[in-house]
Amino acid sequence: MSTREDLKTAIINGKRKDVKTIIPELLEAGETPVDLLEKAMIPAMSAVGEKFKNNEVFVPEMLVSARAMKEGMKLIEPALIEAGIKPKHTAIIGTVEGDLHDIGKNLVATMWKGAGFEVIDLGVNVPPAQFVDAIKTHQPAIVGLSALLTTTMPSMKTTVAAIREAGFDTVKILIGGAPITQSYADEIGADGYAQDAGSAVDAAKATLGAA
Ligand code: B1M
Repeated sequence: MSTREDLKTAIINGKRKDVKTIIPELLEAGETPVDLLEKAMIPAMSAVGEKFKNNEVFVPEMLVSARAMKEGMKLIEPALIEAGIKPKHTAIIGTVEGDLHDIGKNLVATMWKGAGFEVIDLGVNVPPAQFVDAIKTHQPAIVGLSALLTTTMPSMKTTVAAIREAGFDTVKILIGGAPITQSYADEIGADGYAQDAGSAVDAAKATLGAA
């Protein structure tokens, strides 16, 4: 019988096939998708980040871990959004220009879907003009920006400025990602900040004044 620790190890080692067999086994045994995410999968990615920082693994290894993580997310996403209800709000989300990290952004998108939002995901490396065009097209209530690199944080500032300069004063902008803080959100004029995917739901609702 597999354990959460086995799942964590499989993601760290980029063993996609193992991830695909372990997750259904654990769900079948009564584990919740949220626990798998928070107690095995996210900690696995943190461990990979630590190893990368200490030069124990390099970009290719980080990539195979990320692929294993994504494989796992595909399996738990249906369960995470199961409680979903009819969309009340439209949200646009993307990782800002220059940044290719999308695991955290995808998780936020999943949680928003689960909270009943219709989510339009623009993907990664999204230039400010693409956010502006998407807002024109979809008229969302909220826009989510994700950044994982200190070097791409300025893209968030440029994106917020571009959205406001295009005249979208009422659309709420929520930002997040490992290097992001509330004070950075305040500094660049974002309406809200969330530290993780779970709090991104509360933060979005608070920003929209919804219960
Ligand atoms: Co990258 N990388 N990476 N990487 N990578 C980090 C971010 C890093 C911290 C690793 C390290 O040094 N310890 C470091 C950044 C250092 C810094 O800027 N301070 C780093 C680096 C340096 C790089 C490259 C520059 C490496 C190189 O090429 N030399 C390069 C940059 C490429 C680019 O983007 N232009 C690079 C590349 C990559 C891969 C492509 C190999 C791969 C990404 C694959 C993918 O995403 N498809 C990768 C990975 C996997 C990581 C780590 C290991 C894991 C990231 C992750 O998925 N975490 C990461 C180390 C780490 O984070 N500990 C690292 C799990 C995920 C669930 O968490 O994304 O933080 P996270 O999302 C959280 C919250 O941040 C929050 O909620 C999420 C869920 O709780 N959140 C939001 C995120 N977005 C939000 C939006 C919101 C609200 C909350 O509202 C809208």
